[in-house]
Amino acid sequence: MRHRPLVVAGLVAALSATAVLTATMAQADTTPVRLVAADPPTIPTSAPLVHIGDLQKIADANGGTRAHGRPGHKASVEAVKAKLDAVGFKTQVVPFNHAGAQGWNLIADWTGGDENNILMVGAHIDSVTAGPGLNDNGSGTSAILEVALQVAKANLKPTRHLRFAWWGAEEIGLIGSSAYVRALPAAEKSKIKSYLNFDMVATKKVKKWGVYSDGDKALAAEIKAWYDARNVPTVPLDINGRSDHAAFTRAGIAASGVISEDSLSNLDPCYHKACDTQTSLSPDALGLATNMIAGVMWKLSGAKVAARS
Ligand code: DPN
Ligand code: ZN
Repeated sequence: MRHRPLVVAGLVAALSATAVLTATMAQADTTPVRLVAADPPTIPTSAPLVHIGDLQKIADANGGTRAHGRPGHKASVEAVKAKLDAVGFKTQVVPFNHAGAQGWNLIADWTGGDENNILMVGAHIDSVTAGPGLNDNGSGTSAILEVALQVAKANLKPTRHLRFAWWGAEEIGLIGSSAYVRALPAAEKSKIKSYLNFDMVATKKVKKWGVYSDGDKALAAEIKAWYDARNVPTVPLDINGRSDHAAFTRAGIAASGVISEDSLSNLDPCYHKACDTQTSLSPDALGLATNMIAGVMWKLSGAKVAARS
């Protein structure tokens, strides 16, 4: 007797749970599910700025530079690698020798996606010896690092395989990116279908964003479309192969990139100088560039999510 009310209550609860479940299932059955492009995250400006602060500290602790052959280069690579490892990227530090010193490229792969259709994004991580290189190129380094962390945060399931690269020794002749492309077996090279390059993306008082591509038009059009949709002015800029996309273009890989300059004759006043510090760059430009990279990558990655219409 004492148990009966409980049994009855249990039966009623089970029956109503079944009713709710049945109703939910019936609703789910009639609501069409479509796959739509995953929305890119809105990244606060403060996020890439954290990485800028860390790179500034590395320069300060290493004689004011993060150049090839100096300890600040190695420390920069280690700091970026640690952040990527912590969120599950597969990272590789690939050494090369140049001008009597060892340098490193850092390559990070996001597991998943079609490995025969790779979307690659890169930025050089070294500075010139004259300064800490926070716009050139702590900015590109930090922007793509933050986008990589956002890929992990979203647990993005891209259709294409995503690979990120931080190049060494760009400033003394595009050495790291050239070494990487040269060392790729032909079969691996042909899997990389697009390469996006970000070198100097936080110049103060940027007027128009320079969009470059040494041949490919489709990637540059994607980048331009992102800015156009936000009424941010751009200009097609020929940077004469002066950054790490050049090796990819030479290898026949579609490549494009962005610089926060509208001409090469009037660059950031701290370009390649000791004053290229965290205070001489524009946090807003850096934030915009980071969101642009995320927007373009999310779209080109083909990542989809289920949506009900
Ligand atoms: N790292 C700079 C350089 O190679 O001089 C970035 C830059 C690229 C500057 C293209 C101007 C033009
Ligand atoms: Zn640069």
